[in-house]
Amino acid sequence: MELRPNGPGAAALRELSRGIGTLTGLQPSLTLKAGPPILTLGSPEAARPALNELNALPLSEEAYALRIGLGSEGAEWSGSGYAVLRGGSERGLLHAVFRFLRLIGTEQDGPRELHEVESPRSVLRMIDQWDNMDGSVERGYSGGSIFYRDNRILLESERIADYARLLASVGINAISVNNVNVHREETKLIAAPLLHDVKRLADVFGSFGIRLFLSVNYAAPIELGELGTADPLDEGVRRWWKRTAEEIYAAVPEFGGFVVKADSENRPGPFTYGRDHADGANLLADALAPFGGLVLWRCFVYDCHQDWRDRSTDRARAAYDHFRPLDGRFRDNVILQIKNGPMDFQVREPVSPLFGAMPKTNHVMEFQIAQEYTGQQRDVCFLVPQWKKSLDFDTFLNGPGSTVKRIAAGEVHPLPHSGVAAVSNIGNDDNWTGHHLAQANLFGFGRLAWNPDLDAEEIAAEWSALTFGAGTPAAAFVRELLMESWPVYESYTAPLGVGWMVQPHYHYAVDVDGYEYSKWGTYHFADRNGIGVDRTLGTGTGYAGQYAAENRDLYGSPESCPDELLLFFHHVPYTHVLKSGKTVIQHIYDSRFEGAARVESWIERWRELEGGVDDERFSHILRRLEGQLENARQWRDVVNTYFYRKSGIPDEQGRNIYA
Ligand code: GCW
Repeated sequence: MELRPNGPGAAALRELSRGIGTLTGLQPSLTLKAGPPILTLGSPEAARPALNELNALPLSEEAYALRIGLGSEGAEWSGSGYAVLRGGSERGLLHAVFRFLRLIGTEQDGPRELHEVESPRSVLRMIDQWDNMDGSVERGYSGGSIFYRDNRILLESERIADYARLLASVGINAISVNNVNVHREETKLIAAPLLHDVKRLADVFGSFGIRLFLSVNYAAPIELGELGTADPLDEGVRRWWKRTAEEIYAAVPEFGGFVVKADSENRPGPFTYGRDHADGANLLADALAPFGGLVLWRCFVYDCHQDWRDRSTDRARAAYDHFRPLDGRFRDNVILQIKNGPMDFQVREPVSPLFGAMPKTNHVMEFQIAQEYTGQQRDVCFLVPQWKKSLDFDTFLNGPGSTVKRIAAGEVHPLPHSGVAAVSNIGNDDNWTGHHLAQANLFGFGRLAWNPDLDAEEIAAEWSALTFGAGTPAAAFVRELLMESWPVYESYTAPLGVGWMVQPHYHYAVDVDGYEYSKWGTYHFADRNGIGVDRTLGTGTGYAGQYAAENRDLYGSPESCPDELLLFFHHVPYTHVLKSGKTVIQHIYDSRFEGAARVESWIERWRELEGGVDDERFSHILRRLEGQLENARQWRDVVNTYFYRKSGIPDEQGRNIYA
């Protein structure tokens, strides 16, 4: 194998030496020889049969094979023990190295025998930064940007390379480095003066096998001062994008492509010219196609100037209504990027009915690792179980078993591109993610993108062991805490799938009616009798009819609709009895009290670990949990009081509600 000094193979060598050094104190000297990318540790004689076998293995580019043989006690690295790591390419080898290091870090004595051959389930495993060049991060809860300050790229910063390492260690292979809301300065990222800097960024990520993308402004032809229109069918506009693509690829040959938020939340787009999203996306796709570039076109398109008096418009319907009719019209290098739910990263939403409903169009699912509506990295909320719920969802769109994860893996529709993307949660805080425990979400996204069949608890356990030490009481408790955290967060915030009871714009603290009379299409319709949105076919907005019959029927009646989504699909009286046997109002009271009490119990449990965790992390997590308790109590009391005042129905258990 030809080893490029700045390629992923060199990174694999470096990471393996460094990792073994940190974990064991040994300093191995490693070299890669000509031939398939393969690394051997331990006894060469003992390793030989495995080496020959793995050498002959046909592996796809990002795949790897790993063989460990420590046999019985005593056959250690210095004796007859060995490990052989083989990649389908340099990138595959890097995945093998990180897998190997995770194994050593998570098992107290390391595995004694292992034979593993793995390849990623999703082809595209992408991270989206919402960083702005002024150094701010949209919906960032971990300090400022590690990429930019004062409208320049922080090329001297070591944190960017550290971030590339972090992402590579969990198998991420693509990153878009600027906010999808592309403002004035960021519009210039695709213009000649900044391309040299973009190339350097691309190299940092490229050395870890990660391709770099940019978010682009649909109106760039106008805003960069050259044209009077951005009409996708205008010849001048087409030429402008082609020339721009040529310039980008001349400077950054390995450039991944564009991410686009168009006609969404006041961003420019093809609608201005009476064109549709296929016209818009294809314009950019044609410009990038000669270079193998991709267009990730976001489907977060809805009317953000709705009149709350208008009960006939349902924001949840919007993505499907806009995009579904365009199936078959997009170029092969366009990938639609669809948010996991039809609204906007709420604590609980059904899966977007658009996902899987466009068999002729590449699409990926978009998650949000940043906890915008799920505690903003002040409250613990481990999102892997939430994402698993989406990935495991059966759309029935191509018969039973058409799960989201199979669609995202390209196993349901034979399309050239598929995968998952997610909004990053990192910033320049020392611990990267504001709340130390929020790191588990970034880690977990990477692990799930690699293999959506992994169990959420397995991922929580892996992260906890790597972070707090395998087999420690802290790791055991953190695993438990992570697994409880999403249900607990849900239990003190908005009930039964209704969403949006947050302070407008900020999205953290409680404000039950904050979005009720707004233009955003986000209503719960609580009155003195009941609450919820009727989205059924018969009497409601018809949204439920966007699903395959099985799901349409499941959601279509309050009897079959799962409790946790009841208010998303139905308007019911407070006295409606849930499957749990409780009335809606009693469920609201009980879960708010239970949620806050649970957070209180976490604090007690965490205090018991004092001395078992380093002081810095111990007190940081303690402070965050105390803040979470305050937030949970406020939610509990505001929500309970609100619904008591609306309904006049007292709590069966006579607890304290501030009437
Ligand atoms: O959830 C909303 C956020 C916006 C974000 C938008 C989007 C980047 O509040 O901050 O804009 O989603 O996903 O485009």
